[in-house]
Amino acid sequence: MTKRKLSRAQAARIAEKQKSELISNEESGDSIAGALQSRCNGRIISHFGQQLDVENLDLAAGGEIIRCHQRANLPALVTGDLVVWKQGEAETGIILALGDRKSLFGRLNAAGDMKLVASNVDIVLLVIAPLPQPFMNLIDRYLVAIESLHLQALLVMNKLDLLENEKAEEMDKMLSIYEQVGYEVHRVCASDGRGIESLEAALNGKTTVLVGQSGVGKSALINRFGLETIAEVGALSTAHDQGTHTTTTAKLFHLSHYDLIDSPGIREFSLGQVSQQQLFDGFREMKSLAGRCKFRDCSHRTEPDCVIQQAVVAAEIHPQRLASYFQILQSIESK
Ligand SMILES: Nc1nc2c(ncn2[C@@H]2O[C@H](COP(=O)(O)OP(=O)(O)OP(=O)(O)O)[C@@H](O)[C@H]2O)c(=O)[nH]1
Ligand SMILES: [Mg+2]
Ligand SMILES: [Zn+2]
Repeated sequence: MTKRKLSRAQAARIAEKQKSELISNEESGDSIAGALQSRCNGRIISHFGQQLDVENLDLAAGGEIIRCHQRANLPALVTGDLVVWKQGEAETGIILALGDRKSLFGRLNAAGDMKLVASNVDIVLLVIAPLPQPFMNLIDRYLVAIESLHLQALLVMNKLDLLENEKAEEMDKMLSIYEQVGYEVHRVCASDGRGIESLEAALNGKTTVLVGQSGVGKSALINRFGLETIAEVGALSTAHDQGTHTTTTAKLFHLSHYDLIDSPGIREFSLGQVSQQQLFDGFREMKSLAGRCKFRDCSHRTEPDCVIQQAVVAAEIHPQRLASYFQILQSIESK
């Protein structure tokens, strides 16, 4: 089935019909949303263009995966979504409704459209590595997005085996900036397993999406956690030591005590709808000083008695973090 374009009246009629279908068997007094949530019988594991893989949540089905289409009037669905589905013709199913999303992680693509990555996650695990070279501004953008969604951020330096001498010092300096701000930082190695156990302890009972540049080893880490090859891993390009965009679609994996969502690596991370206030609050060390500058509308650039500038002088805010803040501010102002 290809996605049909529906007129507004058709879409409204279908939505009304679905709603009555959904509540018809519920006990009276249940809210429609509550009824819908309790009827969710599937979770989206992955998607491929118009088709989605849905895990049958009926316990008796033993984790069966059904290839599904979605009804045309539903919004774009994403890995992690809870849905109501039913068996269609032949082997495929039809997704009828989308359950509530506890959280929705996404970013803007180059064209400025929101690109959804995963929903219903508790933790965003931001993977970096000595190679490909990490960028603080990229990390900071991710952190602002994570803070604005009130999700937990874990910063993970993978490929410990590639860290030596000068590189190790440079990376340690960068990581310590985030540790000082209060982020949990893990140093691990997907190749030899170092640091994996303590990272696993932080993931227990949670759903975690792995994000970061292409080639940092998100999929390799998932294989290390799973003790087998469940996600495809691709070599870095020999010319530029960059990732080769091996993972092309977000995919959910069940591990013994937690769920992981692998996601395609990115080159740039553009924030979606983030207000200036959310941006400021996305820098924890600045948020803790909110409202204490002399001028209420202080831009924290050249005003007198600016506590942010004072904190930079006192080494409580790293100048590179403040530079990141201004850079992101400029990018959201010019949207
Ligand atoms: N030396 C070393 N190489 C690693 C480690 N982890 C991953 N790699 C290598 O890094 C390359 C990229 O790994 P992937 O797991 O495909 O990276 P990814 O982040 O999933 O990349 P995309 O799917 O493109 O986003 C592969 O050649 C891996 O073998 C590590 O701990 N040490
Ligand atoms: Mg990958
Ligand atoms: Zn100020």
